[in-house]
Order: sequence, then structure tokens, then C-alpha cells
Amino acid sequence: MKRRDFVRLGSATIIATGAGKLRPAFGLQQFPRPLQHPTKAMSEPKNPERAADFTLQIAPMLVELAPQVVISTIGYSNKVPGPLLRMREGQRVTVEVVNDTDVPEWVHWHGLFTPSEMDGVQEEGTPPVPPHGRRCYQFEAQPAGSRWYHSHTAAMMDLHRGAYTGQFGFLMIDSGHDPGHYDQEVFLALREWEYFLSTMDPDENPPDPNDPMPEKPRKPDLRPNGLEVSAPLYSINDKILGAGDPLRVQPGQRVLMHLLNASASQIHRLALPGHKFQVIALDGNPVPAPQPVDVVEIAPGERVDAIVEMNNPGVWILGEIRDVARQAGMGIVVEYANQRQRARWAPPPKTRWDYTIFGATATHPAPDQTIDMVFEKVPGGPNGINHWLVNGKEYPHEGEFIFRQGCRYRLVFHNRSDDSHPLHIHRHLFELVELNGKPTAGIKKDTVIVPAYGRATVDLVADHPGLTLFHCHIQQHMDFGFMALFRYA
Ligand SMILES: [Cu+2]
Repeated sequence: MKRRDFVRLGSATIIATGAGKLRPAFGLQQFPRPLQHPTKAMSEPKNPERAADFTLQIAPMLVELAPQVVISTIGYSNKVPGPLLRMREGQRVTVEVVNDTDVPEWVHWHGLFTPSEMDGVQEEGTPPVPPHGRRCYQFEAQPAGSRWYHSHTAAMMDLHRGAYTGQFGFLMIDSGHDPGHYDQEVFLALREWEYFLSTMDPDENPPDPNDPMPEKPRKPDLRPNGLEVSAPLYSINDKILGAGDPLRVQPGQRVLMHLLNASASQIHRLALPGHKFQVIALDGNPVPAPQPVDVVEIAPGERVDAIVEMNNPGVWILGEIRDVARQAGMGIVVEYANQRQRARWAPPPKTRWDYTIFGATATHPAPDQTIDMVFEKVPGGPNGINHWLVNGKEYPHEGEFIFRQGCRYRLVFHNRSDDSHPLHIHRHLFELVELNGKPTAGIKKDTVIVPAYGRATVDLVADHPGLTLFHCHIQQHMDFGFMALFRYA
């Protein structure tokens, strides 16, 4: 089936179901506002005296994206997203993982300060969950905020492994501090399905010609681009737009949205016509200056927490701003009480996502050392797939990147390629210092988008000894060279 047919299928599904006649869904995780402690509706830690607080089963499963659209994947405990793991800051947690597949697996706790041997990363020395075996992960729930967990297995040319599967879920660490008053909270994970390789990339957002592009080379690279990962089907959680339960709201409600991009390959932009997102946290970390925005941009690996005030009664589509992605399923209906009309979409005003608007006035202690990292693409390399270089070579990097405990590092990311990359560092948080020449402070993240030919500077204090993986969060880029391992001296 051609891509276009899939797209049509997505649109047809929306027309067939429409708003107001929606099937009951099992996908949308929608909760009333929790009290100080998680309620029973969430996956609450079990009795601490028991062997494990949580159990995850890795196994093949079917996902009903819409009636008559059922895909097969590997998931956690027969759910997509996997069960919400909710824990309190500082709590010692044991997660037992049962692997009912024929291949070794690694489960990574994204955004946590986990020891290397528990981080779920082969390159850091974490042992695998063996095929048809089990393994316990134990760690302290730190730091508080919106985290997530996902497969960290290399996929290479197998588009049915690692991040290409349904192995992802939300992990919330509650601090006891009120994150701002709200009436209900929802967990929304953005995904594509049925990945394939192609040299056409109709879904990509072309780089904005007005971007500063400080890393653009004088001579353009004329080598033809290689195969990249594309997808015909999109969803929020496990449902195509219109196929699941709507998000039901009351006028005047404040809805806390935990947005996660669990995609293996694409940056997404979301809007809700007639409403604004008050962004309060990036990658789970409260921002110095919460701001309302019309569009949220979110890259693979990133999280955005935003409060949406429901002050425009009607039935609306919360969706990807690209028509092709929304029509292929990336959206969810927001339905006010006693409103029965068809769900409406309207393109948002043209805006540009800029992390720095959420930051504070820039002041940073001088770093002990500055580390420059240059990223380049080798277009259409072996097997027709693009390969990636970090400081001139593909992974592995054996001794290039060394941290000394307690020292402050300034990492300068030079993106000399025509793609945007979400760069992620494990087991640490960094603070944004500068993005394409714009200074900022106070924004703490674990994943940052470095735009095409762009530059980002971040500061990091080396305070979590152990092997630490750094990589692009686009699975194909990571698998084909875009990784580096930091060691502590
Ligand atoms: Cu990348």
C-alpha cells in the first residue's frame, strides 16, 4: 500500500467516526487532579516489602489504532503507552522486567539520575534483560518531574526493534510540591507507526531560511541524501485522531497536559485552536518564566508540561499542525461538556518555537572546561543509509570525552548538518546557555533540539560518576554513528 493510501485511510477514519460518536477507548490516560499522593487509578508502587514495586512484561501485542486498523508491535504489559509508573521523589524503586521475546532488551529510565548499571544502556554496561528471562532494575526516584521509560536497544536496519516498537511509557516522580493548580491531568504521547525507509521525506519541516544557521558551511554538500525513516500512521497514545475517547473538559477547567514525543524519528508541533499552552516545565523541570504559546514543538525524547485553560467551549482538534501528520492520525478531540458539534481545526498563527522565552537573564559561573562537539552527516553511506560523525568519527569514541567529578563543563554542540537533532545526555541534567547566539539561563533539560546548521551551548556539572551516553534521540541517527560515551576520570 502506498503512503498516500494510508493517509487517506487516516482521514476516512476521522470522517467515519466524527466527534460525538466516538468509540470508547482504552488508550487515553485521563485523570482527575490527584491529591498529595497518587490515587488508586494510577500505577501506584506496591507494598515496599514485596520484591518489586512495578512489573513490566515485554511481549508482542496488537494495537487497535482505529476500528479496522490494528498493528502488531512489541509493548510493555500489553499497553501502549506502557503502564504509568508513578513514584515519590527519593523513593527506592524496584522494577521487575520480564522479557517474553527472543531478543535481549534494555529498558532506559529517561531523565533519571540512575547508576550506569541500572540505566538500561548496553554501552554503559547495563546487563540486558535476557530473551525469555527477567531482570530487576533498582534506582532512587530522582529528580522529580515528568520522566519516561523506553527501550534502548539498537535497531540498526530492523524497524521492528528498539524505539520503533511500542516499548515506551510515562514515569512521573512527584515531589510533593504543587506544580500549579489544575483540575485534571492528561498524558499524551506522540507516535508514528509502521516505519519504513525512504529518500522522500514529505513530512519534514524544512529549515526556516530566517534561522541564523551559524554552522552552515560555505560550500553546500551536493552528495545525495540517503534513506531516512518515515511512517504512514500517526497517533496520540494508541489512537488515531477521532478513533479514541475525546478529552472531556468543562468550561473554566485548567488541564495539565504531560506531552511526550515517543517517536523514533520526528519532531512534532502541536496546537489546540482557540487555546494557548501555558508551558510550565521542559523535560519535567520547571522553567524560570512560564509563558503562553500557540504551538508546542517537541522532539523525540522531550517532554513539555503545559496548562491549558479551557475557556473556549466547543469541540476542537488538538493536533499536529502539519496537515499530513494530523490527517494520518496525530490528534485528539477535545470536547467541552454539552457540546456535540463536529470537531474543528484551524491553523495556528505562524510562530517559532524558542526555548529561551522560558528562561531567565543569563548568568553562568565560568566552566572548568569547554568541550566542542561537531556533528556531521555522511549522506547515503553504506547500505544507502546516512551515517553520522561526532568530531570526525562514528561511535565508538574511546577516550575523547572525559569528566572529572565535581567539575563544570560547557558543551558546545555544532550541528553541521541540514537536519535538526534532539541531543540527549544520560544520567545528568544540563542548563541551556545559548541557542544560535541567544543567551539564556535557568532552563534545565536532558534533551535539546539543535536546529539545522545551528549551535547550542549547555552547561553541565559532572556529579553522577559512571559511564554516560550521549546521543541523538532519533533512533536511526543514533544507530548509525551519532553517539558518544563520556567517562569519569
Ligand atoms: Cu539526529
